[in-house]
Amino acid sequence: MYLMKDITRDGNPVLRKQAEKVQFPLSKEDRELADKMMEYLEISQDPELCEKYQLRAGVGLAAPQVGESKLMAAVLTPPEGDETESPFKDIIINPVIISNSVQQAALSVGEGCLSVDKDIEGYVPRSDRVTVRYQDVNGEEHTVRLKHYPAIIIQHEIDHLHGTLFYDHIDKENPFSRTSDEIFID
Ligand code: NB4
Ligand code: NI
Repeated sequence: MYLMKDITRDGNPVLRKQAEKVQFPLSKEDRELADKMMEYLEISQDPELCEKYQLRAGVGLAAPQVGESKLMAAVLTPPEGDETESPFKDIIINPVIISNSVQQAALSVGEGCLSVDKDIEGYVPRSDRVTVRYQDVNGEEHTVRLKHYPAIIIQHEIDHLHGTLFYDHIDKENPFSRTSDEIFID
C-alpha cells in the first residue's frame, strides 16, 4: 500500500510532465498501480486507518503523484452533497475533458494537494460542469457529466496528468477575488 513517503512532492519534475498514454489490455504493473491508487483513497477516507498509517485524506490521486508519468488517476468522491450530485468512483485512464460549462465554480475553502506540503490559500476557479471521456481498467470507454464537487475533483486530477498544480490557477495578486459570477462549493 502507498504511504505518504511514496507520494511525490512539488519540485519533483514528474509532477510537471505531460503523462503518457496507457495501452490496453493493461499490463500487470498498470493494473497494480490502479488498484493501489484506489486503495490509498479508500484507506485514507477511513478515519481509523488514516490515523493508523498517518495518511492525508484524499478524494483523488493521480499516477504522477506516485511517480508514474501515466494518464491514469483514481477518483473517490464521498457520498455527500445533494442527490443531484452523484458520487463518483473510478480509475480514469486516458481521460479527456470534452466539454466545459461557461459557469465557473470554486471550493470555498480552496484546494489542497497531497503533493504540496504547505497550505496555499485562494480560490481555484474551475468549470462547474465537465464532460469527461475516459477508459476504465478494462478498456471500456465512458463519457460522464459531472458537476460541482465531483467536477472540481476530476479537473484537479486531470490537471496533474498535464503537469498543472492547483495553485497555478490562483490569482497571485488577489487570491480571494470574487470578480466573476462563480459558484462556491462548501
Ligand atoms: C484532491 C482534491 C483537492 C481539491 C476536497 C477535499 C481532500 C485531496 C486532493 C479537489 C481535489 C488529493 C490529488 C479531502 C477531502 C472530504 C471528504 C471523506 C472522508 C476524509 C475526506 C476529506 F481529504 N480534498 N484532500 N485533498 N490530490 N476533500 N475530504 N472526506 O483529496 O492531491 O491530486 O475522509
Ligand atoms: Ni493533487
